[in-house]
Amino acid sequence: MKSLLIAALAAATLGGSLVAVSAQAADDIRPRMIRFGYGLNEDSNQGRAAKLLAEEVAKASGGKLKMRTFASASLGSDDQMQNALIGGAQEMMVGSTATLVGIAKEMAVWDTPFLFINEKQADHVLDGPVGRQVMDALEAKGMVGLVYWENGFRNLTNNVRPIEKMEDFNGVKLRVMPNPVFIDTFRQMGANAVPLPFSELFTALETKAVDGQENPYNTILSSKFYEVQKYLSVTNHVYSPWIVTASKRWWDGLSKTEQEIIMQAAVKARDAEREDTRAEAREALAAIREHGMQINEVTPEEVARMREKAKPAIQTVIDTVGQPLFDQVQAEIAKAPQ
Ligand code: TK8
Repeated sequence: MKSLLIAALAAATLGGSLVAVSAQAADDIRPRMIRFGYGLNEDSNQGRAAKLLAEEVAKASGGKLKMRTFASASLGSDDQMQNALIGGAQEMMVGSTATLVGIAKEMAVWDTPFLFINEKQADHVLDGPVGRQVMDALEAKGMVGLVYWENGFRNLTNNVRPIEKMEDFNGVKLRVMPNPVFIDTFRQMGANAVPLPFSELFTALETKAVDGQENPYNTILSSKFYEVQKYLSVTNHVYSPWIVTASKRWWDGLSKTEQEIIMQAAVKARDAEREDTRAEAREALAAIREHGMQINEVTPEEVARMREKAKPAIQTVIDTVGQPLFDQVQAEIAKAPQ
């Protein structure tokens, strides 16, 4: 009886303070325009998540925080947008962690070839303390990391030949993300690795400036790479996260309430994005095949050879991020649900 009374009192107090907080919170939200840029098109998993994020931010702020989304690198490549965030000329973006390595070297840990073997591991590590620690390395550089979204496991496409074994990489001019670990990984494999921003990729494939590229199924489909690529070889050689970031200069000027609204919306969009991306990835191979691409699965034996060959690239990661961070990530992976 007594504990019931206490519970009721606690609820009443809590209710009262909640009302007070939300009344105060309303004053704490100022009308603002948030420019949110990204590299893929509106019809991609990235585009759908950006749209949801903008809707959630508008809803939670009573329409005061207006997020305008800019697809297809119309505000610039990942690199250019990052610099705009740092300078305060743009508020927010989403892009690959791999394109942030020049700004925060710790990000290179996610580029370790064959780091995660499934999405559960990725979610566990990225959403846990190490994921946060790596994000926080951005702050000293003028950016704030909010959450990781899923880009996904990466696979190869090219126009020269199906990649069935390592030797098939020989002479293939392969676009990679502008990032030392990716360049190193594919040079180890024997490919001619050419770093290029994503915004230039379709044209580079179309004009045959490069023979191939690597990205998750979702992107191969949404960016219509099947129009300019013949072969898709399934390797799942690395899991690529996207990261939602904000300009620190701008973020620090927001009220706590505004920051919380945006953060919560980014988390909601993350959960929906991962679900959407995984559902799309399950259907994507069939769709890609229908668009005429020839698909081959690289055998486990050949993948094992590639892993072996990629070892020097793993050393590059360790040299870049330091052994302690690399080990912490490994320890977190070991704790991931099976
Ligand atoms: C989008 C890129 C893309 C990435 C790449 O801006 O560059 O290949 O996979 O998602 O960040």
